[in-house]
Amino acid sequence: MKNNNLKAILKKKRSLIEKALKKHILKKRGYPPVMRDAIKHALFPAGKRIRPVLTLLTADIFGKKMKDVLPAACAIELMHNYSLVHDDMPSMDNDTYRRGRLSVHSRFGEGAALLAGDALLTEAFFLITFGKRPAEVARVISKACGINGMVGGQAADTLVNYRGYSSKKKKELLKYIHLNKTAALIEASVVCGAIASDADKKSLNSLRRYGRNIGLAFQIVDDIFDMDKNKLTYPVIYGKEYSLKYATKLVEDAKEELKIFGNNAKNLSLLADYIIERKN
Ligand code: GRG
Repeated sequence: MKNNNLKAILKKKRSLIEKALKKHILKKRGYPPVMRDAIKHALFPAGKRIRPVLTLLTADIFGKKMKDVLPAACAIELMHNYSLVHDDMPSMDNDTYRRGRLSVHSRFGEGAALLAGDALLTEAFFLITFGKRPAEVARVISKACGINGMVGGQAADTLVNYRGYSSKKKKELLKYIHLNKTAALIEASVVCGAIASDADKKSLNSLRRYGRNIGLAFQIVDDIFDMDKNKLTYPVIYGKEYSLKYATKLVEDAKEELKIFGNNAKNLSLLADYIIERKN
């Protein structure tokens, strides 16, 4: 990471998230140890924690206390991890490895992975109730993850046979997949930070557009890392060079949306750059 400033910010925010996740999820008792082990394996050691960091950095714009937004931030990370656990399963992507080690079903079996994903999803909504403006936060997260969001995007990605599609229809499907499978939850991460911070409507709308743009850029960059010729991706349809240019433009547009917040949004601006510059 080029920017030491961002490195320090990420470290601080991630440490808050790790503590809160441990407190709310791992300290629960009275359920089968195999489930605890599977859930722990899904959540720790951490991934990049980009989504909850976005929620916390958004709250920083409004000078809000972290305890008001941490429940929403952690809930979003739980939803993200549930989607990864289920996505790795044999009936989906069938991945043996995740984050450099065995995926949850490879380590604990399919039943445990299915239940661990279900538990993460459900505990996310339990956690939301401890934060600010829980009903609105729950509405945003459930929409972003439901049929008009992540699940819809995943269904379009894995269940639709696009082979006979025209080039125009393929491009439309590709955009639909990316906006729903990936960008929706990233956008929700920012929007929930704003809602839990009592942001006004204008701020909320700017932040929503920021989140959507970096969300789309995030998936395009991910597709460039993982050039899968058999999948409908930006580099496959548009080529690598154009895809990178497009992702860069999306990040620039996202940063424009932050101008109304001046220096208060400088960390969100750095995070937008990180989306393009990251190495994994
Ligand atoms: C509902 C089963 C189900 C799936 C939803 C999100 C999703 C669809 C599947 C996950 C697989 C995937 C490739 C999603 C695209 C989003 C993406 C790039 C996920 C990886 O996110 P990172 O890089 O992961 O933030 P870390 O490991 O850092 O947390």
